[in-house]
Amino acid sequence: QWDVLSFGETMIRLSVPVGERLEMTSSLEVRIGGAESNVAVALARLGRRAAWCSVLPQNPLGRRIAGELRWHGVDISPVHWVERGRVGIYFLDTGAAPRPTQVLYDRAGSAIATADPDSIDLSMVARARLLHLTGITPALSPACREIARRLVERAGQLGVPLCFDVNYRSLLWTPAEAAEALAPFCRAASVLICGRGDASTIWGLDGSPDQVLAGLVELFHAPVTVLTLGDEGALAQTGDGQRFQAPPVQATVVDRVGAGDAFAAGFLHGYLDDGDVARALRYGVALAALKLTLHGDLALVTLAELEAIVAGIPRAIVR
Ligand code: KDG
Repeated sequence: QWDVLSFGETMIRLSVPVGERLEMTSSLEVRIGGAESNVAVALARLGRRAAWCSVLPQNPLGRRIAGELRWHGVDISPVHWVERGRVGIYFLDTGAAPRPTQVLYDRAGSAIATADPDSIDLSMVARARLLHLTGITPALSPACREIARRLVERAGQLGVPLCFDVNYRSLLWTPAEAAEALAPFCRAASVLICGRGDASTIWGLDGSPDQVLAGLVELFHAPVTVLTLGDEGALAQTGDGQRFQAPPVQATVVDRVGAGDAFAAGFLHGYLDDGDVARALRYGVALAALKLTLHGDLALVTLAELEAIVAGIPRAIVR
């Protein structure tokens, strides 16, 4: 049995050295990144049984992704391999304050985006305690949206809870498209995670964090709704109306990409055993802060390092 099964696209990440521009750089750093596999890697490193499903081509880039995930302890046996097809790539034009990092995708027509939904074996969902998906997958193609829909449907039939991280990506679709496509996923989620910016962009939810969280609860009625506030920590509300809050953890920012995924992984790690939302929030903010200190998408930290940070966070405030 797996603690968490995730499904999504992982890409080759090519980043420009700090102080260079993509237009002119003579070197690119090669790593891998994908929101759902970032969560799986973080969880595997914390000792959780994490599995990842995707579609990968039988070529060196597909093997690079598979090999690296396997190396971190992720079970990639659910991956569907195809003879032909491509791996998506994303370039990071690395920023430095006040210049933000810019992303350039070269992912259209990737193996997962062009997959036949019938090629994904839905029976794997029965092996998971929890299914983790993000709002990136439904944005990739009609096929990916259909696979995600089927996975959620099967999870519902089996009573496997869904954790859904909204993860709006403006380079992939418009807020109106996302609002329409993501609604069924948000409604099916047992744990709904949304960033403050995404709540504003997609659903026009503005105002204080309390008001935005109330808006999400009213829209989707998830048993657990989590609002992430970036440098201000995170808030959550459970189905019985209880509210929880975790303060931020100060971090020296080296690379922001993947911090949201680290939050999701930390949250799930803290949540999985007994559904303690207060504890989950503390693990979420702690792992997100640790990720900020690291180059690359992945939260390569040990459980002991995470526990040490969590121990310094005051218990999440309950209201
Ligand atoms: O959360 C990090 C992701 O944005 C990054 O890994 C790339 O998966 C990615 C995406 O689709 O943007």
